[in-house]
Order: sequence, then structure tokens, then C-alpha cells
Amino acid sequence: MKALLLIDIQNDFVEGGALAVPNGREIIEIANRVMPKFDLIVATQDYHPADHLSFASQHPGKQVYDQIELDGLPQTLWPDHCIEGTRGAEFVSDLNCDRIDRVFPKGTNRKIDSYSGFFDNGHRQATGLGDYLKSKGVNELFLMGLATDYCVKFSVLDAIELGFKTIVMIEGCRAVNINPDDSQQALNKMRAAGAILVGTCAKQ
Ligand code: VGL
Ligand code: ZN
Repeated sequence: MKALLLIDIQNDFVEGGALAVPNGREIIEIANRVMPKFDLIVATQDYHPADHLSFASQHPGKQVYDQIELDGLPQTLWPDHCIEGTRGAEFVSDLNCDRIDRVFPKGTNRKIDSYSGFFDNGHRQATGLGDYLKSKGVNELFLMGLATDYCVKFSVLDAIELGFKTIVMIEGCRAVNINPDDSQQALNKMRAAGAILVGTCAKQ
């Protein structure tokens, strides 16, 4: 059974948003086009309290993109984004959300970030996504969304580790690219870990 996992297609990650991923809005049309090919569609939603410790604003003297250590884990500092209850945290309005069967919020704990849709960055707590997919009999997982070099990458690596055949639809992903080759590095890492990279082709 195949499922589609849409990663963080939220207002703050597209043009005009607080942590806009370059050309992020281009993937909306792609998501809407591929969704009808799947029986099960799940989405992750980055969803932070206003004082989340991944925000540079919570660390006086620090700047956006600085690296710190947070509870023993390396942490990139971000602009305030995807704050619970705000428009920035909502899915992009043109996304056909009617087709999404279930949404998994992540990053809700102030003290730890969560790039992957499956676990927080310390693998300390699961979101329930893995168990949900297994309970539905999913063995092949197709992913697309934002951002290639963070939440897509870590979701893909966890999906592989959890035993899913994992397919990344690269035309449907866009990267933050703090360094210009972050996107390529992320794709290389996903491929090396066992991910299958395709354009948008949903039928393998
Ligand atoms: C993301 C940085 C911080 C993402 C989320 O969705 O890739 N990146 N929070
Ligand atoms: Zn975030």
C-alpha cells in the first residue's frame, strides 16, 4: 500500500512567509496534481509555541542561522515561524487539504526541535506518524514538501530506518540552501541511505 507524505506545506515556508523557502510556492500545484494518485495522504505541520527555543529571538545576542547547542543537540537558530494558531502555521490555502487524511504536528515542545515528521531531533519522542502508517498497512511512502535540506531529509531518513520503501519526489521539494549546495548534499545523503529519488512519477 502506497501513501503520500506532504512535509510542512505551510504559509511561513513559502514566498512572503517568515522562513520562506525559495520558490516554495511552486510545489503547491505539484502536490495537488499527485494527490489523486494516492489512497492515503498524510501531512506534517511544523507547529511551535511562540517561545520555541529554535527561534533566534529566544537567545539574546544570537542571530538567525547561528548554531547553538540545545539540550545536548546541535541547533540552527531560525526566525520565529509556524507559531501555533497563526496564519503562518496554516497550510497554504491553494493546497487541496480536503484530500489529507491526517495531520501530524511537530515541534510543539518548546525545548526540542523536530525536523522529521516521525521523531524529535533527539529521537526521544515519536509523533505517532510511523505507527499510524503501519496500522494502515503502508509499506511504500512517497514524500514531497519543504524543505529538502531539513524536514524532508530527516523525515526520509527516519522513514527508511522504520522500514518503509521510501521514494522522494524531487520536483515537489524545495530547499532553504543556507549554503548553496545544501539541497544536493541532502539528496545525496537520502540516496546513500536507501531512498529512491524520482521526479514526480507516482507509479513505480
Ligand atoms: C523546517 C527549519 C525549521 C522545515 C522547520 O520544515 O524544513 N526548517 N523548522
Ligand atoms: Zn520549525
